Amino acid sequence: MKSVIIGTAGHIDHGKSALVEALTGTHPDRLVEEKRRGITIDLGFAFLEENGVRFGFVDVPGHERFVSNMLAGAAGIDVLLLVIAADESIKPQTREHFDICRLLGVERGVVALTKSDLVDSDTLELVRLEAEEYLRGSFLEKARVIPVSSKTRAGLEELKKALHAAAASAMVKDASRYFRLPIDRAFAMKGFGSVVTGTLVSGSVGAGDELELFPGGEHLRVRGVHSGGRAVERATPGQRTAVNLAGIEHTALQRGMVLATPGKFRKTRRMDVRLELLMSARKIKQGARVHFHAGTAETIAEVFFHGQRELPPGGSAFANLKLQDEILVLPGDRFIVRQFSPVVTIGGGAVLDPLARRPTLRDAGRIAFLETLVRGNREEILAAMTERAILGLGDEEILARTSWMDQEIRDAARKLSEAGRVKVVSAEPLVLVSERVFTEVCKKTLEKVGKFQKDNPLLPGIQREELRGSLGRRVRAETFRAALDELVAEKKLDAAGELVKKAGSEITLQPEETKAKDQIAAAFRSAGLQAPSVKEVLAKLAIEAGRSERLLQILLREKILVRVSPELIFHRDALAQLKERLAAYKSSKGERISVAAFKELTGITRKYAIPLLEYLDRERVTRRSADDRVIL
Ligand SMILES: Nc1nc2c(ncn2[C@@H]2O[C@H](COP(=O)(O)OP(=O)(O)OP(=O)(O)O)[C@@H](O)[C@H]2O)c(=O)[nH]1
Ligand SMILES: [Mg+2]
Repeated sequence: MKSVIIGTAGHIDHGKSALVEALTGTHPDRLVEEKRRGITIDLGFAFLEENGVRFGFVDVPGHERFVSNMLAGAAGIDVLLLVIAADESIKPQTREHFDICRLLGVERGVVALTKSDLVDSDTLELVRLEAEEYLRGSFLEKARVIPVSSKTRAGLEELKKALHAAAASAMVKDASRYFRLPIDRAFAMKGFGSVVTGTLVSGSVGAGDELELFPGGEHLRVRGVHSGGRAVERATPGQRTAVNLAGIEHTALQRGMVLATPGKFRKTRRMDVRLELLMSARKIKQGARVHFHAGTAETIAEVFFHGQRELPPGGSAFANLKLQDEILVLPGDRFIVRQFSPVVTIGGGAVLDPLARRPTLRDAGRIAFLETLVRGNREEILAAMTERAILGLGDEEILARTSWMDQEIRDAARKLSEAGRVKVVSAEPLVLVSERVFTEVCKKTLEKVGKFQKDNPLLPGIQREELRGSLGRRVRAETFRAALDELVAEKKLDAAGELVKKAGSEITLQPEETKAKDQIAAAFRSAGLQAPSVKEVLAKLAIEAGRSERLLQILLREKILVRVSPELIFHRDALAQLKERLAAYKSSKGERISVAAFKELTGITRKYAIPLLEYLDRERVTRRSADDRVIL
């Protein structure tokens, strides 16, 4: 069954609530004060199920002081029921409400000329002409204009037919997208606990779901869901929905908050928008403060225009809005702005980037980026977003800034990557960088490795972490890894273990270095187990300390020399001979050998014997057993 939200709009006392009652049997006013004063103050709701359509009615107050309540109800309506009293015709809030619905992007509706019983047919015709004249060129230009009377019930059947026709043309919203419910009421129900209501704008909700409350961030569990006045398993978009929540007091919930799929979205205080100013408004200057309404939320915004200093009546521009309070909005969400004082509706628009940065003079590409967002092509948007993200773009950020589903993000990323426009530097989690940035990182990486090897000809390569650090903080780990992989695949670099070097590069020694290296090796070999002091060996060489130290490192890396303890180095031949002598000892004298016997066998002092034995233990040549060693 199709669910459609009908929203009333119109001047005070024009018969909106009476009409809702005449259509549904429910009078939407529920507050004592409303009954006493005979006016609507806050939103009222009623339902009608007929011919396969579930109509949810949102009845709004016409009084100019309660426009902010009207705004909370107008967000989320599918079909506008514009009410014009036949005895009064178009009045200020007829215009204001209509402007609001137009700015909110409502696309269809029906006009009811109410109180038709109070006027003669000439007057009725005149009001009809006035209404048609007023609506010319708007989304209601072709709408039915139907005289009705809630008192005599004249025209009601025709009005219902028109509502059905409008409902039939209303788009069916996709229940498989992320869930979002802007809250318009919160209260406690005896025996149930906290309940919130709202018009379900996206996704679906059912008992057992976990939801996130914005802007607070609390994760809450759904106890039960009502829709259209009865318990349902799941509520779907386009339905008035009541959600019974566990784990929160109703006093912690209020209009303007939003329930959404948990862990996906981010609240915001700064957004880039397309802002449109009504003809009837005064121009807005840079930095002006306005009342801001989106969904059921209301706060104050400071307006900063991109690329211009002010906005004339009837104009539209890209603007950055800085909000006084954090709220949840997503791209495409409509909003309304009202003059700071006196408070009247002056314009509205659509959110383009809900997580915009503060405007800066250097950010020359922002307007082009916003134009791309307006055009709405997913791949172009993702390409532009990646281009602007010097650090790269993760899938969580893409989702929070677009509300695209995972598959949509991956499809767009794949196409862009195939076209060579972005580089997928990590598939899981998805991280993108622009091809330009990636090429730059590869180039810089190659340069850094080259420079390092030039500056350090005796080192085999640069440590990965040192290389990454030398590229600066703007290169994230995934990008660095992908760049290394690419350079290795292109056979430009070797990156085995922790060392990165130019592919195939070998250390080339100067003749005097080769000579010095041989001298070091010879000194250690001839010393046998009477290991010489490293300092003394190096001091005898004809080259300076830094280079001789590197040569020693090379010998250690080549395993010609072996470091047994921090200050003790042996030639590998000496150690090989020692192992042979131990093997001979084992076959002639048995597997146990004391430290004293070891000293005697090798002719070395205790100072050297202990570290050497510990080395042999580590090498599994010997094993410690009480005070002795067992030769293995
Ligand atoms: N004669 C006649 N009176 C009507 C008709 N519809 C509404 N009224 C009366 O007009 C008055 C205002 O009606 P409401 O339905 O409360 O008007 P409203 O537009 O909801 O007013 P607000 O919500 O305060 O903006 C009430 O006294 C109704 O009885 C009608 O079709 N014929
Ligand atoms: Mg009313």
